[in-house]
Amino acid sequence: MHTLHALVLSCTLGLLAAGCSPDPDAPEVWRFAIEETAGSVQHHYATRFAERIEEGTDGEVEVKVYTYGTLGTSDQITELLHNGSLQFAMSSPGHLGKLIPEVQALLLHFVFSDDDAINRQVLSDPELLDTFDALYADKGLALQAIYPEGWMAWTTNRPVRTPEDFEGIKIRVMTTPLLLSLYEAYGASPTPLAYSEVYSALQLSMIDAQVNPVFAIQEMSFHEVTDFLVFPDHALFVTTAAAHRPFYEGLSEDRRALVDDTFEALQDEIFDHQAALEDTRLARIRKTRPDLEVIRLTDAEREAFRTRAAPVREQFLAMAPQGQQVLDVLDRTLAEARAAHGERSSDEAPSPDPSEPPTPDEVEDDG
Ligand code: 6CS
Repeated sequence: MHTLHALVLSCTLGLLAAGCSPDPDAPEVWRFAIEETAGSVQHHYATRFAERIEEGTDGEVEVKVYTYGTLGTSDQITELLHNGSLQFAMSSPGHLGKLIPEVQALLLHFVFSDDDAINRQVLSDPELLDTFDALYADKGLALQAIYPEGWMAWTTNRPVRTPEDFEGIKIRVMTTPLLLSLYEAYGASPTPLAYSEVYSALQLSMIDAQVNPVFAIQEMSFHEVTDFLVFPDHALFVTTAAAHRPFYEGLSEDRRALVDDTFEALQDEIFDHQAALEDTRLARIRKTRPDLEVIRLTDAEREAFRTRAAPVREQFLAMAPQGQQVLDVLDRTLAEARAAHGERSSDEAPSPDPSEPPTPDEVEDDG
């Protein structure tokens, strides 16, 4: 886990820490790197974290937020967090899964509910957090939060409504192996790339498609280099916030309580923030690309993808030594949250009685 890049950046960050704080009254600096640009969901999160920490420590701590591109790719940020050059970072399972394969459970398709309240309860569940945290601990990281950034949408150069439509489509995915398995199961040709390389790969037609939440599509201008925006509602983009474990464990009791309280307080806020972006950022996309065709898959169309995605659970288990344990907790927390909110899982849904006339919803869904 030691690349030249990490070594150079660690030295730079170390020199900055030593050289820029000659004043004994200068605030202690905590570095927080994100995998996205200014204005993103992660940026909102890290900025609010900084405000709360600086206020909570009466300015004794300054939190410096490093946006995407300043310190490198997601993998390089994780490396800097691991070696202690950073105190905090966002680590998305779509990249982190190479280091902690179990975290790929959060990438499986057709797992989360259409009901935001259910997902909110699941992703904030203490047992789920503890289960993942034990795996983060093995890599010197401390998991602080799991939260969503919106539903994933496909941008494509051809309409995609069925797995057959994916044939011959090169779709960029994040860099973990499970994402390759999922898109291969759909019949596509998945290509892993760093986030920073996606726009030019689309522009140069090296790839035909990519998948990301709407705010990211707008922010990274992927809508400029695509013809179709497809909403399959198959997966939430879920990310995690993590700390360098020795730093976190070495904090005074008061400071650690402040950090814990801050992450807890931000959980609700970030859920609301990211949900609101779904509409506002789609409106911006439509304004700049009124010709872009937006496709929303019907339930019947989603079913074909769900069927293809189901066996990939087995591939996940083959990749992740403690995958079963993680899935058990995830399934249990989902079942509890569904029960608490009165929702049946799709596996439990009774087949419609053919003698009953369809409801208006069913007519529309089958459209
Ligand atoms: O696609 C990616 O690689 C990135 N997408 C988002 C929305 N955040 C970070 C991640 O690295």
